Amino acid sequence: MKLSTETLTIVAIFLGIVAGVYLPELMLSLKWIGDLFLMLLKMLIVPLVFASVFVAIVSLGSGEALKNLGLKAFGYYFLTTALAVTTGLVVVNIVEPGSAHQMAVTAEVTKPAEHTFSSLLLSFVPSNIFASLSEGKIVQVLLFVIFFAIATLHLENTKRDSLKNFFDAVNDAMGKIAEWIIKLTPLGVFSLIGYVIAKEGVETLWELKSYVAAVLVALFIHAIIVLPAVASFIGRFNPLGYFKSVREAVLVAFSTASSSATLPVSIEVASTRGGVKKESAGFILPLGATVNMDGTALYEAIAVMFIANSYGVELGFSQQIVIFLTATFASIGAAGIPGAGLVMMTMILSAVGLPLEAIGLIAAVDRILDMFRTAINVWGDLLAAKVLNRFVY
Ligand code: DAS
Repeated sequence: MKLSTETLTIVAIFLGIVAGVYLPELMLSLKWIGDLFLMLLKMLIVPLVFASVFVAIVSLGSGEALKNLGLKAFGYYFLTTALAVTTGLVVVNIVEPGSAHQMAVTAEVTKPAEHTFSSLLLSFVPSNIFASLSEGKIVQVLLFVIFFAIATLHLENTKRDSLKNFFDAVNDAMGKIAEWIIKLTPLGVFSLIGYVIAKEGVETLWELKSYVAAVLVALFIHAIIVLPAVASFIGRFNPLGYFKSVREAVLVAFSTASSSATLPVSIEVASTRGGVKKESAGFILPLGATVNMDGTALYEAIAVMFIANSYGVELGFSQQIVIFLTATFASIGAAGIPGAGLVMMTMILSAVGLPLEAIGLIAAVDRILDMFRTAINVWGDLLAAKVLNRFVY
């Protein structure tokens, strides 16, 4: 009986967890397999994002259609992210993790640089596109490609079609490579998960159990109830059936804790198995992987409230509104790489006057929680592509 890659991947996740707990030395020595898998995925990100976004926008046929789809996308992203943060705040106000002033494990965390609105905005703009491409700065590549594709729409037809055909061919070739890499997923996932469990240990999860529980419960509510309800209501499709066709990408997101690294898999499964048109998969997924992070936004809200509770600081309604807004913005600014959510915490902590060093309270369990929130980020992006597929003609 031939087991599908997805089934093997699910088995690999469980075996990785068991091996991480009982054979930590072995799993630490097998880290290179997971690193190889991650590098192969990362190898694909820039050319695939460049080609898929370019083709998606040019295929829309007009700047008007792009503006239409873009506005719908941002409207949908804001709705689901706002719901995610709300769910996080409701759960954290019920569970109240840290309010017993439990002394949590503090890990040494260097004080990350503070983010301000202007610094974040300027970081989106490529001053040298070749540097952005070589350094894999997805947001900068995305911005350039959007400009490049819109400019192409203004070219006369023969030139426009020659560029479109070229990048269409590049897109298909990258998709073929993605298919090959996806076959390595079980091996890569086994190594990645086993290493994280071996390195981080599961005992710290128990010491911060109320905080970890609040994050996981809120993520679960958002992923299983809120997101599918909103998506199927707007997009008119069965979310469970869709999940079954795209779950490979969610599993890769969980294992890699990187939305960007998962992007080649997301685009591949959404367009080949999820019934999502190339214009939607190719534009909405890269855009979503960059600016739509429901899991991160939800986690940021809970983490800040946990830190406030642990420091005995009471955050009233108005300050929770500040958390709502900064968590939403932080999730837009967070990069699709491991730990991005923790780095963006500095913006929210300073917004509510909490010490940045408090990040040390939650750093010990961040990598494991990152796996869960990244899986929700990617699940949210996949649903967004399916919902907006309805509006791509
Ligand atoms: N790991 C980030 C991602 O790739 C999410 C986060 O750090 O919050 O989506």
